[in-house]
Amino acid sequence: MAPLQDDKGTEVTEVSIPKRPISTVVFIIAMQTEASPLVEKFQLAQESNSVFPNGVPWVRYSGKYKDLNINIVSPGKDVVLGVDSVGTVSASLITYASIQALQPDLVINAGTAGGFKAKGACIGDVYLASDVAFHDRRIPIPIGKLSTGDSLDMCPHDEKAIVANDATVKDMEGAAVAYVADLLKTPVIFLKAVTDIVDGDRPTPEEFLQNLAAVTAALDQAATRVVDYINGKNLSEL
Ligand code: FMC
Repeated sequence: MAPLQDDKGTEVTEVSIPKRPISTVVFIIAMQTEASPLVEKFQLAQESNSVFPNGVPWVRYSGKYKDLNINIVSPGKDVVLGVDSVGTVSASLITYASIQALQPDLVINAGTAGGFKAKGACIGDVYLASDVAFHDRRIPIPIGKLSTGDSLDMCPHDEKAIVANDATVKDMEGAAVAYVADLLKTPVIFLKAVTDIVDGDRPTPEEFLQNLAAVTAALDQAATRVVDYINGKNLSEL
């Protein structure tokens, strides 16, 4: 059979979409505060027999919800600093390890994000991102509506790149999860709840911490709606 080609004649890899209902879902969630309400909502239990290498702080919760095997994977606490291991490095590693070990039909990266009021974002809004891109790699890239980098703050250089990305939301994991899911040909959805207004007047850390708990509740509701929606559907129906 001749290889598949896109409209520019470049060869593309065929991704086979299973013709059966989605069965295994992996949520990649950076912070414990974001993960806990969903762990309770889906009544998941922490796995004691880790599918991950010995000694890593990565945490997996799993269980059955409706017809789905749901896993929530978090990077856990940094062994030296004791804080959540947010950012792209841990996000790539746990996405890679989870896809290898669990072979999910679908990955969902759920978390909080900063939102741009210039794009209409408000605190508590939850976005299903249509595109993702890194903003702190000095390489011209196509537009991404979710822009990812390893800093919570925004220096003027990053601001330029984020605006060039036409981003509505800004986080610290999305594009890393996208990169690995794409490498391993696994479909992925991005669900991002706005904790702070990046182009507003308030200091980001203060606004982020103040809104984290309440906005996590909005994220929790949106994630449940997504899971209820995908339950019983084939990937081709999404
Ligand atoms: N910029 C970057 N990341 C975030 C953000 C912002 N304005 N608000 N919330 C976040 C997300 C990141 O993805 C991290 O997981 C965490 O919250 C902040 O450390």
